[in-house]
Amino acid sequence: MSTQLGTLEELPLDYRDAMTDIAVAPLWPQMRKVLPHNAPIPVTKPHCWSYQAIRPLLLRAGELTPVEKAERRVLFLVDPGRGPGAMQVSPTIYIGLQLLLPGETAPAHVHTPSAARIVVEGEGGYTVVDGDKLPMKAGDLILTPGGCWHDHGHEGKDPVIWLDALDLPLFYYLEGSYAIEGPLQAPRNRPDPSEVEYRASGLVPSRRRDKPAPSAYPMMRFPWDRTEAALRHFAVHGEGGPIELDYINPETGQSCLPTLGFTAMMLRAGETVKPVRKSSSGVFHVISGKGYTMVDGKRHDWKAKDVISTPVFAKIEHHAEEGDAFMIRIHDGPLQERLGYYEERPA
Ligand code: 1HN
Repeated sequence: MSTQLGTLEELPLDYRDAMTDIAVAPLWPQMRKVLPHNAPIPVTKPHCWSYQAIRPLLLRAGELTPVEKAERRVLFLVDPGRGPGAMQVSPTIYIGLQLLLPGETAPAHVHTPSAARIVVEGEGGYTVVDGDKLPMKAGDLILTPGGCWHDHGHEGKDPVIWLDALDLPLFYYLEGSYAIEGPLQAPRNRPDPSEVEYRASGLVPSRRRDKPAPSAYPMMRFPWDRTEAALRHFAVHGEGGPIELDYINPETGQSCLPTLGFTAMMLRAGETVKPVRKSSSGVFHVISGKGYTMVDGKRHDWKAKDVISTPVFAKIEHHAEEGDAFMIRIHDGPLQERLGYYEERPA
């Protein structure tokens, strides 16, 4: 049963003014806006950002603004559904592209939002996370969870660019976003845990009573070469269906960050993939390949390094053209699971 609810205009002006004067408002004219029937109405508008278009502007930022004047030299992606300057691409997800030039460092800080980086181009960059120096190679996923100290540096010859994904819009909405600054960290002189403790999937260091329990974020770096190899094997020997692998915490099997999830995807040449519609919002970062994605009936052509945003419950169809394609999907499914309302509907 659905009835047309009363509007604000139907109410006498003096009554409306009296409400305004005492800082109250009637719910019924806005009831359907805040609680639409059957499915949410997304504010987010799907969009495809061309890396080729962003790259020259980001490199120019390298000439215009020294890193000391920026702390993080970033151009962030703006959701067209929210208008100019909106620092988000979905309700929960912030995406930026960050440039570090050879020899530069980006100072250490710790903050409440969680972040992850996907390396887009350049060699020699690194991030130090709680004392572990993580090399940044193209396609690597590197976590800097909320509460972990992190700084960046660059020992290579050419510019390094990576994609930052944060749950910043959520923390800002919660009025919970802040950072603390500190000195650059002295990295431990050993390879990071992805090379030491978590070298092979299914194997974790033996538990001993006299050793501390693993930290909440035991593995901060997921090297792309292993991810791509795993996807290719899965494509050959898996049971059909989408070729997708979730990045998880190897100690718990849970999502590797509390709010954001990451899924590595392979699309075979010529293949069309129609995922189920999900209550989560998501962003696809193209690692390699070329193709297009239909989002709610609109076509978005993409190639390597582009980013495509998709609103909650979007109807999505991926098409790979000219060879296999690889993507990483960044989404807020883990947050929704934790809030108890994550949902999937047929494609
Ligand atoms: C941040 O800490 C980084 O550490 C990048 O590289 C982008 C955007 C908003 C807030 C914090 C980084 C950020 C950020």
